[in-house]
Amino acid sequence: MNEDCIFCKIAMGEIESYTLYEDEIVRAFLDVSPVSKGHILVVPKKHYENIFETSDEVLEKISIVCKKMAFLCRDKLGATGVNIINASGKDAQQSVFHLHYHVVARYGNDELDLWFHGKPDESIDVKEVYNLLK
Ligand code: DGP
Repeated sequence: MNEDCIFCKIAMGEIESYTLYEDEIVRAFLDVSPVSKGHILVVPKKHYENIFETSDEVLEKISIVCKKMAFLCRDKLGATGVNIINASGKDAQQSVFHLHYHVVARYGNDELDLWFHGKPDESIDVKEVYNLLK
């Protein structure tokens, strides 16, 4: 546990949260600054700063809990979709440096824009990027 980390304290139950799911590895709770009716954070109990540090086992578990939260949003709130979003690193707009996935409930005509369609960077050569990555 990182003593300076707010999500460590929430994950370990030292700070109260609106917890929806908890087991020995993961906690899921409501985001304090929701962008939608149904904005949930899924975090590991152990401190990992971001995806680059997190074990595959923990990521698998988080993924399964994200799915549980998606079903909660659909079945209890009537959401018709969800976005599942992670920011890893300051340049990716991460603000709390304890790994977390946002599960955001979506509704028809909710006017949220959490996606990037329509804003491609035309200067990027996709084949060149492929050659760098493969
Ligand atoms: P990100 O930008 O991906 O690092 O998102 C951090 C999120 O964490 C942001 O949506 C607000 C939420 N958050 C920050 N502090 C607290 C807190 O103390 N409690 C809860 N429930 N959420 C928090």
